[in-house]
Amino acid sequence: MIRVLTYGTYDLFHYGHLRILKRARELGDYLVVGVSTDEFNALKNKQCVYPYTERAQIVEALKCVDLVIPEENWEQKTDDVRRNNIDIFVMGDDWEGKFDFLRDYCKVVYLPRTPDISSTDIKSQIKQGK
Ligand code: C2G
Repeated sequence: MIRVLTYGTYDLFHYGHLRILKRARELGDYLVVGVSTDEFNALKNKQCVYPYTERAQIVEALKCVDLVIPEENWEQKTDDVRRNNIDIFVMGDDWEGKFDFLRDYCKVVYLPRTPDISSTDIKSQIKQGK
């Protein structure tokens, strides 16, 4: 069984989020997703619309997701990879190179981001009443 791991905030869940999770799952047989907690988002200076519990439940409800874990800090990835026996770590290529240190423990894959969609853009479009 090939086990895959990825992380994200997944606020205002959108098509770009769905595509990365589906492509990550297609690389293996089991997908673990670390969803950023509200406290960790504060560290990432990310203001979320939805609280962690709701963001985590939305991700957990997806057919392509097998397990959701809380992402509480930048340092937990190596432990998460080992504890979950991860074979492949996946992130969108806006993170290209940032997690290459995990290559000591698993394969690291950066997948192309879905263009022209982001939680930030969605928020500003709503604000402008588009
Ligand atoms: N993503 C994507 N296409 C988009 C938007 C996002 O492929 N149009 C991908 C990102 O590259 C990331 C995932 O979706 O792999 C989640 O994106 P965010 O929710 O914005 O997560 P982020 O704030 O990047 O947090 O430790 C890693 C961080 O938790 C990642």
